[in-house]
Amino acid sequence: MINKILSEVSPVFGFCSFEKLSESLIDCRAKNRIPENAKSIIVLLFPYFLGDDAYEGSDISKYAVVPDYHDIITNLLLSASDKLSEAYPDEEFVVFTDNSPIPEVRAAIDAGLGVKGLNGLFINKVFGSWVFIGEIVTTMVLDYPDVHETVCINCGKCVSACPTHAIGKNGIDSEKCLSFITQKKGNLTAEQEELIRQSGCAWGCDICQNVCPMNASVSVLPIESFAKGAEFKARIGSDISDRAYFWRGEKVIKRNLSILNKEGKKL
Ligand code: B12
Ligand code: SF4
Ligand code: SF4
Repeated sequence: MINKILSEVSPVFGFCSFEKLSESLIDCRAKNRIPENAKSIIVLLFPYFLGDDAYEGSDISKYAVVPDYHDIITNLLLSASDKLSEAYPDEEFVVFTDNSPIPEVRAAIDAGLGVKGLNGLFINKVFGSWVFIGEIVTTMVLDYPDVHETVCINCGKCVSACPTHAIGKNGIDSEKCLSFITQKKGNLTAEQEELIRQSGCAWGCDICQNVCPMNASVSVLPIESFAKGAEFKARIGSDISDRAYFWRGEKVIKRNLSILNKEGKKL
C-alpha cells in the first residue's frame, strides 16, 4: 500500500532511518514539526530536467525555470501524506522540502537512491543531479537498504569548472557559491557582479552540474507540473509569486538582470 501511494507522486523513493540522521539535523524553525516519536524518513525525488535544447537562451538556472518547487512538491507530499494517514491511522506523517531540518542529500544517499557528488549534490543513476528532494518524516518503522555506493566517480570536473572555487575537499563554501551570491540582498561587489555577468545567469548556478559526466545521458521525464509551467527567462513586471526567485523579493532578481544586461553571456 505504502509503495502504491508514493509512486503516485514520485518516480523514485526510498526509506532511511531517522535515528541515524538525528545527530546531523539542520538547525531551523521547521525542526519543531518533526513528530516526537519519528522512526523513518521517506525520501522522494522530483526530476526537473527538460532536455539540454530546452535551455537555449535561458537567463536563469534550470531549477528556477520550473514553477517554484517548494509549492509543487509540498502539494504532492501533502496528497501522499493524507492517503498514508488514511491507510495507517495510528501513524504520523510530516512533510518537508528544502526548508527542512533533514540534510536532504544525506537522507537520499541513506535511502539508497544515489550518491553524493564532489559538488555537494545528490546524483541519481536515472535522473542525475537534476532532482529536487522531498521527504515525509514518519513514526512508521520501515525497511532500510544496505548502502554501499555513496560517492560519485570523483573526476574533478566540477572543481575545475566552478568559477568561484567554492568546491573544496570538505564540501561547498556556500558564501563563495554563485548560487548564494545571486540570492544576496543589497549591493554586490564589482567582482561578484562580474561573476554573474560572466555566467549569464540571473538566478542560481548550474555550472558544476552542467559539466558533470554523471549528468551526461540522463532521462528527460520531469514531473508534469514542472514541464507545464516552465519559463526560461526571468519574469519581471508582473506577479512572480510562483517562481523560485520570488523569495528574496523582486529587487534582487531585477538587480541581477540589470547586471546581465551589461553584456552578459552564458558560460
Ligand atoms: C543551504 C542550501 C544551499 C546553500 C549552501 C549549499 C551547500 N551545499 O552547503 C546554497 C544557497 C549555496 C545552495 C545552492 C544550491 N542548492 Co541548495 N540547499 C541548501 C539546503 C537548504 C541545506 C543544505 C545544508 O546546509 N545541508 C547541511 C550540510 C551539513 O549538509 P552537507 O554539506 O551535504 O553534509 C552532509 C552530507 O554531505 C553528509 N555527508 C558528508 N559526507 C558524507 C559521506 C557519505 C559517504 C555520506 C553517506 C554522507 C556524507 O553528512 C553531512 C551532514 O549530514 C538544502 C536542503 C536541505 N534541507 O538539505 C538545499 C539543496 C541541497 N539545494 C538544492 C539545490 C537544487 C541547489 C542548487 C543546485 C540551486 C542552483 N541551481 O543554484 C545550488 C547548488 C550549489 C551546490 N553546488 O551545492 C537541492 C539539491 C538537490 C540535489 N540533487 O542534490 C537541495 C537538496 C534542496 C531540495 N529540496 O531539493 N543551497
Ligand atoms: S563532475 Fe565529477 S567530481 Fe564533480 S560531482 Fe560530477 S562526477 Fe563527481
Ligand atoms: S553552483 Fe556554481 S558557484 Fe556554486 S559550487 Fe557549483 S559551479 Fe561553483
